[in-house]
Amino acid sequence: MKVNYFLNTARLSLAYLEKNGCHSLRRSFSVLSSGNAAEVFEEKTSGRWIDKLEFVEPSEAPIPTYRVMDLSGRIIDKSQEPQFGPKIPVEMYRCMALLNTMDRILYESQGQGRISFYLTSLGEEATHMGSAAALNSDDLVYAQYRESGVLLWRGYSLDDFMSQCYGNCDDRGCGKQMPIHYGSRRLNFVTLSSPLATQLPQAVGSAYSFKLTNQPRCVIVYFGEGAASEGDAHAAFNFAATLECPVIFFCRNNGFAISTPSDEQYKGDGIAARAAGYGIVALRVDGNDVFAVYNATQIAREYALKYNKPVILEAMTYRVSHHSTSDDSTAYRSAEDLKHWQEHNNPVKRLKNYLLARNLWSEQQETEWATSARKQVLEAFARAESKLKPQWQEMFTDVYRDIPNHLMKQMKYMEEHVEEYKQHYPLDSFKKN
Ligand SMILES: Cc1ncc(C[n+]2csc(CCOP(=O)(O)OP(=O)(O)O)c2C)c(N)n1
Ligand SMILES: [Mg+2]
Repeated sequence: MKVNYFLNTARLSLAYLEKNGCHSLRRSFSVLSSGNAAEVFEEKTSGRWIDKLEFVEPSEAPIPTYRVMDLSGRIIDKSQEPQFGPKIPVEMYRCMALLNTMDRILYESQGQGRISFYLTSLGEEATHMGSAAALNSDDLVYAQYRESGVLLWRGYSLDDFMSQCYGNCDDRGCGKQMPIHYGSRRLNFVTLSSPLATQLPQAVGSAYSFKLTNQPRCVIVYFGEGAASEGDAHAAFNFAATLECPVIFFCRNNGFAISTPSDEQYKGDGIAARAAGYGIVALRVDGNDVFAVYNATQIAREYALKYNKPVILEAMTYRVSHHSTSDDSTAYRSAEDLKHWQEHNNPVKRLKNYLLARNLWSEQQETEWATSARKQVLEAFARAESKLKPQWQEMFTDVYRDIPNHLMKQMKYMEEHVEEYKQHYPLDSFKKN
């Protein structure tokens, strides 16, 4: 399966967006707010009447995809190169490599029976670093589950990741959730939940509250193209448009929803094409080009805050890993497809080539960072594994503000049970009261 890119290096600036799409939206909003029904009807029909029936066909031409660097890491149009100096791209690269190392080690550890579940972000690193670097730290993040790099960029430590995956006593969720369900109030990252797309209307609610309280912050909500098929996605898009909320809908279109390829998930032009139906502006970018993602997120943020309106941003990428440790993708995709993406359109290699060409990185630094990343991950891993599990009663707390009666009864029953059969439980590995 191939995702076809439609190359475009048009100037990406807010002025460009305003010229090419926002005017008409603002005009229709102002008419609607006048409340005159006849005017609204006239505006909606644009005074254009036809006397023959014609189907309105979906547009033949796909929405173009914005790209800054080519597959070898060469900048296509100099004016599009982000002007953030050498520190940020190097940091992005180091962060990508660290994420890859953590992903590989934790994925293997599930196979060894040390944690119960895992999924990696391999192939989608640029969507994480590019978007995270373009946000302010107090912008609120709602994620799906394949966005660990965003958290890593924000300062979630390796110990935080490992403690959550192990569900040990340092896990803020006290082991209540499956591995990879991270969250951090300190880092403005809302805790993940497994049911797909629930984060979308929640994100719109947060954005609405930021608007009502005049906070200069936006919300970014990440989701997969598969999750966009859920009803919650519709509710979120429509509320965001009608209530005019400063939210960036960041879709990672990685080609699959577990084993279902995207060409079996929808027949339209991806997720960006849906934006027009909601009266939302859209951007489609090469999600394997970290600079394209950076520029697009930056402009989406600027637009969302300036107009208090949503943006749908679709990043075209590819899920290189299996869906998760519960999946074997060799059953539904070919080794050649995978090889193509790993070798010819690899976001990490593209950024590395860019850095090498500018002497911002060297093969020696590569070796040193690889060794250091592995050491850091293994040390954090060992620390997490040796920590005690949370006090077991914690499974009943922090779900409801006050523990309801039926759960109190269950807790009491469990206390008696554990007391009676304590020789069968590894109580020494749990924290005591
Ligand atoms: C409501 C709901 N339905 C089904 C699932 C099972 N499920 C988990 S992940 C997934 C695929 C999601 O694909 P996508 O949104 O494209 O994200 P990706 O895994 O590709 O990053 C499905 C169907 C779920 N978690 N929640
Ligand atoms: Mg997907």
